[in-house]
Amino acid sequence: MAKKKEPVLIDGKVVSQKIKDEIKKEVADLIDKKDSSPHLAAVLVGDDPASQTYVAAKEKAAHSVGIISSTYRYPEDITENELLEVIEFLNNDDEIDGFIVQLPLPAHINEDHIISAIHPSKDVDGFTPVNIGNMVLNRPGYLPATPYGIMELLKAYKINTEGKHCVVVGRSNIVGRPVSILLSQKRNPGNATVTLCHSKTKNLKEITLSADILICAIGKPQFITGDMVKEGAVVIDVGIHRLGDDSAKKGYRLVGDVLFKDVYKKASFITPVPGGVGPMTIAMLLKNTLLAHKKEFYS
Ligand code: BQF
Repeated sequence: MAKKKEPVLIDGKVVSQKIKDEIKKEVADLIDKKDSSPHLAAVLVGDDPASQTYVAAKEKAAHSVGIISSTYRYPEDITENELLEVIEFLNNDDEIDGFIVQLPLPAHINEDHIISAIHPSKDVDGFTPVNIGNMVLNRPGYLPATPYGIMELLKAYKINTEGKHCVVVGRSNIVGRPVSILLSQKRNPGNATVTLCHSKTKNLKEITLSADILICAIGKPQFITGDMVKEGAVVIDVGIHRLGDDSAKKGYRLVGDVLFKDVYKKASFITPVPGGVGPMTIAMLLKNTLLAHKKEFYS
């Protein structure tokens, strides 16, 4: 028997670096033209270690391209009303081009109330109802960074989505739902036939086995196993989980929603974790911040 071809590893570090290089050049040009640097703010509530890591990564990436970043830190017990005042302040601060509220928020705060208070023109995470609505209607706006990053990866690797069966597993407002919408849109990448699966889906394996492109955004470590993937499928792993590992320096290692060592044998293209979708999320946040600074939109 002929040995099966190895899949192409989709390198989110390389693609995100290219996007950051382009942003850096544009920022430098702005400054040459006596414009100011773009300014991104982040709101971080509480001391969740993963959230701290993500915000630190966003600040570092912003600085690396010449975007100013400020992080507003608040204790776990901040009230919803106090946080709404912070949002109001950032909405009205002309120095700040765009801002994000790092999720998840503590359980006593209603995320919907907070997100809905963000002015759409500063919503560089693309989470507000206005930006989600614009995305659904294929109008200019800010796209959520992770779905935006997934589309850019498909573009960078020239993966044809037209007429393909894309199966998205996971229906979160932040990843699964928006990426399912983008993939079905009349544009490129897009024009796919999309099935959105979730925790109540029956015969999940039957559906994932029919996927030409499988987007895994379930939020469960190594949930997608080799037997659920069609030979030659494109597999995009959006999950990021810390698995305890005593042999690792930090005491844990990162895994995705995909059991990589098995799914690898089936896929034609596959994103690793880390180094796949994660770095793209950060790059697209910076892209949205640059657009917001220029008072432009994704279109
Ligand atoms: C990588 C996130 C769950 C819940 C809230 C690079 C990131 C992750 C991985 C990162 C994520 C996940 C972010 C890698 C931001 C992606 O090298 O693989 C970067 O910083 N992310 C977030 O802000 O909030 C989350 C996942």
